Amino acid sequence: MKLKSLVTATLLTTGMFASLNASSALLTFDLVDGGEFRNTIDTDGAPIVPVPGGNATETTSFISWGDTNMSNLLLTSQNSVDINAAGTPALLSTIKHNNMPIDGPTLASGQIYGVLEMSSMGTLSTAHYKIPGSPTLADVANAVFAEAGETLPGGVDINNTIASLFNFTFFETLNSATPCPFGDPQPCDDKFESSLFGGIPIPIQIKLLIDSEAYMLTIFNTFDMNGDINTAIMSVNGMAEFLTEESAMTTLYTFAQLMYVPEPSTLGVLGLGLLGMASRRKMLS
Ligand SMILES: [Ca+2]
Ligand SMILES: [Ca+2]
Repeated sequence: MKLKSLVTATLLTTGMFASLNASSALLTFDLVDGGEFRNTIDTDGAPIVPVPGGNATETTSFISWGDTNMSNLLLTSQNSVDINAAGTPALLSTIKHNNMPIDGPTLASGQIYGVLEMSSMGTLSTAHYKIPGSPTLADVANAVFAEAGETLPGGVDINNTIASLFNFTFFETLNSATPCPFGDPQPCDDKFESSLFGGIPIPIQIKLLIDSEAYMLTIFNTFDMNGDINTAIMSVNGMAEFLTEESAMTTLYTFAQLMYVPEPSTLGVLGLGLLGMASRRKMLS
Protein backbone atom coordinates (compact mmCIF):
# COMPACT_ATOMS: atom_id res chain seq x y z
CA MET A 1 0.00 0.00 0.00
CA LYS A 2 2.82 2.34 0.91
CA LEU A 3 4.71 1.44 -2.26
CA LYS A 4 1.61 1.94 -4.39
CA SER A 5 0.94 5.44 -3.04
CA LEU A 6 4.60 6.35 -3.57
CA VAL A 7 4.39 5.23 -7.23
CA THR A 8 1.13 7.12 -7.70
CA ALA A 9 2.63 10.25 -6.18
CA THR A 10 5.68 10.00 -8.46
CA LEU A 11 3.51 9.57 -11.55
CA LEU A 12 1.32 12.48 -10.54
CA THR A 13 4.34 14.69 -9.95
CA THR A 14 5.96 13.73 -13.26
CA GLY A 15 2.71 14.28 -15.11
CA MET A 16 2.19 17.63 -13.46
CA PHE A 17 5.63 18.89 -14.48
CA ALA A 18 5.17 17.62 -18.04
CA SER A 19 1.84 19.41 -18.41
CA LEU A 20 3.12 22.62 -16.82
CA ASN A 21 6.04 23.00 -19.15
CA ALA A 22 7.81 21.27 -21.99
CA SER A 23 11.20 22.15 -20.50
CA SER A 24 13.12 19.37 -18.81
CA ALA A 25 15.94 21.55 -17.54
CA LEU A 26 16.38 23.72 -14.47
CA LEU A 27 16.18 26.71 -16.80
CA THR A 28 15.73 26.86 -20.58
CA PHE A 29 16.21 29.90 -22.82
CA ASP A 30 14.40 30.01 -26.16
CA LEU A 31 15.24 32.72 -28.65
CA VAL A 32 11.74 33.88 -29.62
CA ASP A 33 12.60 37.03 -31.57
CA GLY A 34 15.64 38.85 -32.97
CA GLY A 35 19.16 37.62 -32.53
CA GLU A 36 20.13 40.27 -35.06
CA PHE A 37 21.92 43.51 -35.81
CA ARG A 38 19.70 46.52 -36.44
CA ASN A 39 20.15 50.10 -37.63
CA THR A 40 23.81 49.53 -38.45
CA ILE A 41 25.32 52.55 -40.25
CA ASP A 42 28.77 53.54 -41.45
CA THR A 43 30.76 56.71 -40.79
CA ASP A 44 29.12 58.35 -43.86
CA GLY A 45 25.69 57.66 -42.32
CA ALA A 46 24.88 55.03 -44.98
CA PRO A 47 23.12 51.84 -43.84
CA ILE A 48 25.11 48.60 -43.51
CA VAL A 49 22.41 46.02 -44.20
CA PRO A 50 22.59 42.92 -41.96
CA VAL A 51 22.40 39.52 -43.65
CA PRO A 52 20.24 37.06 -41.67
CA GLY A 53 20.99 33.32 -41.55
CA GLY A 54 20.96 30.23 -39.41
CA ASN A 55 19.48 26.76 -39.10
CA ALA A 56 17.49 24.65 -36.62
CA THR A 57 19.98 25.19 -33.82
CA GLU A 58 21.28 28.73 -34.31
CA THR A 59 20.36 32.16 -35.67
CA THR A 60 22.96 34.38 -37.32
CA SER A 61 23.26 38.01 -38.37
CA PHE A 62 26.20 39.30 -40.41
CA ILE A 63 27.49 42.76 -41.34
CA SER A 64 30.62 43.76 -43.24
CA TRP A 65 32.23 47.05 -44.24
CA GLY A 66 35.37 48.51 -45.84
CA ASP A 67 36.58 49.05 -49.43
CA THR A 68 39.57 46.71 -49.60
CA ASN A 69 40.06 44.27 -46.72
CA MET A 70 36.50 43.79 -45.52
CA SER A 71 35.99 43.80 -41.77
CA ASN A 72 32.93 42.05 -40.43
CA LEU A 73 30.86 41.09 -37.41
CA LEU A 74 29.02 37.77 -37.09
CA LEU A 75 26.43 37.34 -34.35
CA THR A 76 25.49 33.70 -33.67
CA SER A 77 22.71 32.99 -31.16
CA GLN A 78 21.68 29.53 -29.92
CA ASN A 79 17.96 28.96 -30.55
CA SER A 80 17.51 26.95 -27.34
CA VAL A 81 19.85 26.62 -24.36
CA ASP A 82 19.44 24.51 -21.21
CA ILE A 83 20.95 25.16 -17.80
CA ASN A 84 20.88 21.86 -15.90
CA ALA A 85 22.67 22.90 -12.73
CA ALA A 86 23.50 26.02 -10.78
CA GLY A 87 27.08 27.25 -11.10
CA THR A 88 27.60 26.04 -14.68
CA PRO A 89 27.93 28.64 -17.46
CA ALA A 90 25.79 28.07 -20.57
CA LEU A 91 26.70 29.71 -23.89
CA LEU A 92 23.89 31.86 -25.33
CA SER A 93 25.65 33.61 -28.21
CA THR A 94 28.92 34.77 -29.74
CA ILE A 95 30.00 37.85 -31.65
CA LYS A 96 33.04 37.39 -33.87
CA HIS A 97 34.86 40.50 -35.06
CA ASN A 98 37.09 39.88 -38.07
CA ASN A 99 39.15 43.06 -37.67
CA MET A 100 41.09 44.21 -40.73
CA PRO A 101 42.97 47.41 -41.58
CA ILE A 102 40.47 48.94 -44.02
CA ASP A 103 39.96 51.90 -46.35
CA GLY A 104 36.85 54.01 -46.81
CA PRO A 105 33.97 54.46 -44.42
CA THR A 106 33.83 52.12 -41.44
CA LEU A 107 31.12 50.83 -39.14
CA ALA A 108 29.92 53.66 -36.89
CA SER A 109 27.04 52.38 -34.78
CA GLY A 110 24.17 49.94 -34.51
CA GLN A 111 21.98 47.86 -32.26
CA ILE A 112 21.69 44.22 -31.24
CA TYR A 113 18.14 43.04 -30.59
CA GLY A 114 17.13 39.73 -29.00
CA VAL A 115 14.25 38.26 -27.01
CA LEU A 116 14.72 35.19 -24.80
CA GLU A 117 11.85 33.34 -23.15
CA MET A 118 12.71 31.41 -20.01
CA SER A 119 11.03 28.21 -18.86
CA SER A 120 11.77 25.50 -16.31
CA MET A 121 10.90 21.90 -15.44
CA GLY A 122 9.92 23.36 -12.08
CA THR A 123 7.67 26.29 -11.28
CA LEU A 124 9.43 29.43 -12.50
CA SER A 125 8.77 32.85 -11.09
CA THR A 126 10.82 35.88 -12.02
CA ALA A 127 11.21 38.92 -9.82
CA HIS A 128 12.99 41.79 -11.51
CA TYR A 129 16.16 43.15 -12.97
CA LYS A 130 18.58 43.91 -10.19
CA ILE A 131 18.83 47.65 -10.77
CA PRO A 132 17.77 50.71 -8.78
CA GLY A 133 14.01 51.05 -9.02
CA SER A 134 13.83 47.35 -9.97
CA PRO A 135 11.46 47.29 -12.96
CA THR A 136 9.94 43.91 -13.72
CA LEU A 137 11.02 41.88 -16.75
CA ALA A 138 7.63 42.70 -18.30
CA ASP A 139 8.22 46.46 -17.79
CA VAL A 140 11.59 46.24 -19.52
CA ALA A 141 10.24 44.02 -22.32
CA ASN A 142 7.37 46.43 -23.05
CA ALA A 143 9.80 49.37 -23.17
CA VAL A 144 12.15 47.47 -25.51
CA PHE A 145 9.28 46.47 -27.82
CA ALA A 146 8.10 50.11 -27.96
CA GLU A 147 11.63 51.32 -28.77
CA ALA A 148 12.28 48.58 -31.35
CA GLY A 149 8.84 48.83 -32.99
CA GLU A 150 8.14 45.19 -32.10
CA THR A 151 5.40 43.27 -30.30
CA LEU A 152 5.50 40.26 -27.99
CA PRO A 153 5.58 37.07 -30.10
CA GLY A 154 2.41 34.97 -29.76
CA GLY A 155 2.28 32.44 -26.93
CA VAL A 156 5.24 33.97 -25.10
CA ASP A 157 4.90 34.76 -21.38
CA ILE A 158 6.10 38.35 -20.97
CA ASN A 159 6.76 37.81 -17.26
CA ASN A 160 9.49 35.30 -18.13
CA THR A 161 10.88 37.21 -21.09
CA ILE A 162 14.25 38.92 -21.33
CA ALA A 163 14.03 41.49 -24.13
CA SER A 164 17.38 43.14 -24.77
CA LEU A 165 18.40 46.01 -27.00
CA PHE A 166 22.08 46.90 -27.05
CA ASN A 167 23.25 50.17 -28.57
CA PHE A 168 26.85 50.19 -29.70
CA THR A 169 29.32 52.59 -31.27
CA PHE A 170 32.49 51.50 -33.02
CA PHE A 171 35.81 53.32 -33.37
CA GLU A 172 38.11 52.15 -36.17
CA THR A 173 41.48 53.61 -35.27
CA LEU A 174 44.31 54.62 -37.58
CA ASN A 175 46.75 51.75 -37.09
CA SER A 176 49.88 53.93 -37.37
CA ALA A 177 48.72 56.56 -34.87
CA THR A 178 51.33 57.34 -32.19
CA PRO A 179 50.41 56.88 -29.48
CA CYS A 180 47.34 54.75 -30.10
CA PRO A 181 44.18 56.62 -29.03
CA PHE A 182 43.24 53.96 -26.50
CA GLY A 183 46.77 53.39 -25.20
CA ASP A 184 47.15 49.86 -26.62
CA PRO A 185 50.24 48.54 -28.48
CA GLN A 186 50.80 49.04 -32.26
CA PRO A 187 49.00 48.51 -34.61
CA CYS A 188 46.17 50.32 -32.85
CA ASP A 189 43.24 48.18 -31.71
CA ASP A 190 39.69 49.21 -32.59
CA LYS A 191 37.13 49.87 -29.90
CA PHE A 192 33.47 49.10 -29.17
CA GLU A 193 31.33 50.96 -26.66
CA SER A 194 28.09 49.23 -25.72
CA SER A 195 25.15 50.10 -23.49
CA LEU A 196 21.94 48.25 -22.77
CA PHE A 197 18.61 50.01 -23.41
CA GLY A 198 17.07 51.30 -20.20
CA GLY A 199 20.44 51.89 -18.52
CA ILE A 200 20.55 48.29 -17.24
CA PRO A 201 24.06 47.49 -16.02
CA ILE A 202 26.16 44.77 -17.66
CA PRO A 203 26.27 41.94 -16.61
CA ILE A 204 22.48 41.59 -16.53
CA GLN A 205 21.34 40.15 -13.21
CA ILE A 206 17.83 38.84 -12.59
CA LYS A 207 16.42 37.35 -9.42
CA LEU A 208 14.17 34.35 -9.93
CA LEU A 209 12.52 31.49 -8.07
CA ILE A 210 12.46 27.88 -9.27
CA ASP A 211 10.26 25.65 -7.13
CA SER A 212 10.40 28.34 -4.42
CA GLU A 213 14.21 28.29 -4.32
CA ALA A 214 15.92 31.61 -4.96
CA TYR A 215 18.53 32.00 -7.72
CA MET A 216 20.45 34.86 -9.25
CA LEU A 217 20.66 34.63 -13.02
CA THR A 218 23.67 36.43 -14.48
CA ILE A 219 23.99 37.04 -18.22
CA PHE A 220 27.50 38.22 -18.97
CA ASN A 221 29.97 38.97 -21.76
CA THR A 222 33.52 37.66 -21.69
CA PHE A 223 36.45 36.89 -23.98
CA ASP A 224 36.91 33.60 -22.08
CA MET A 225 35.54 30.72 -24.16
CA ASN A 226 34.97 28.64 -21.01
CA GLY A 227 32.70 31.29 -19.51
CA ASP A 228 34.59 31.98 -16.28
CA ILE A 229 32.21 34.46 -14.63
CA ASN A 230 35.19 36.16 -12.95
CA THR A 231 36.25 37.43 -16.40
CA ALA A 232 32.88 39.10 -17.09
CA ILE A 233 33.02 42.53 -18.71
CA MET A 234 31.48 45.11 -16.37
CA SER A 235 29.82 48.32 -17.43
CA VAL A 236 30.82 51.61 -15.83
CA ASN A 237 27.95 54.12 -15.60
CA GLY A 238 25.99 51.85 -17.94
CA MET A 239 28.73 51.74 -20.63
CA ALA A 240 30.90 48.70 -21.42
CA GLU A 241 34.05 49.16 -23.50
CA PHE A 242 36.31 46.65 -25.18
CA LEU A 243 39.13 46.63 -27.71
CA THR A 244 39.61 44.24 -30.62
CA GLU A 245 43.00 43.44 -32.16
CA GLU A 246 43.89 44.33 -35.79
CA SER A 247 44.31 41.57 -38.40
CA ALA A 248 42.77 39.07 -35.99
CA MET A 249 39.47 37.39 -35.15
CA THR A 250 38.20 38.33 -31.71
CA THR A 251 35.27 36.42 -30.18
CA LEU A 252 33.05 37.91 -27.50
CA TYR A 253 30.99 35.26 -25.71
CA THR A 254 27.65 35.73 -23.93
CA PHE A 255 26.98 33.23 -21.15
CA ALA A 256 24.15 32.67 -18.68
CA GLN A 257 24.80 31.29 -15.23
CA LEU A 258 22.48 30.51 -12.33
CA MET A 259 23.66 30.83 -8.77
CA TYR A 260 21.74 29.44 -5.86
CA VAL A 261 20.89 32.11 -3.30
CA PRO A 262 20.11 30.75 0.14
CA GLU A 263 17.60 33.16 1.65
CA PRO A 264 15.87 33.11 5.03
CA SER A 265 12.49 32.81 3.26
CA THR A 266 13.71 29.77 1.29
CA LEU A 267 15.04 28.15 4.44
CA GLY A 268 11.65 28.80 6.00
CA VAL A 269 9.86 27.03 3.15
CA LEU A 270 12.33 24.14 3.35
CA GLY A 271 11.76 23.96 7.10
CA LEU A 272 8.00 23.76 6.61
CA GLY A 273 8.49 20.98 4.05
CA LEU A 274 10.58 18.95 6.47
CA LEU A 275 7.97 19.54 9.15
CA GLY A 276 5.29 18.28 6.78
CA MET A 277 7.28 15.12 6.03
CA ALA A 278 7.78 14.49 9.74
CA SER A 279 4.07 14.81 10.52
CA ARG A 280 3.11 12.58 7.58
CA ARG A 281 5.50 9.88 8.81
CA LYS A 282 3.87 10.09 12.21
CA MET A 283 0.39 9.59 10.70
CA LEU A 284 1.50 6.58 8.66
CA SER A 285 3.23 4.77 11.50
CA1 LIG B 1 40.44 47.68 -38.15
CA1 LIG C 1 42.81 50.10 -35.91
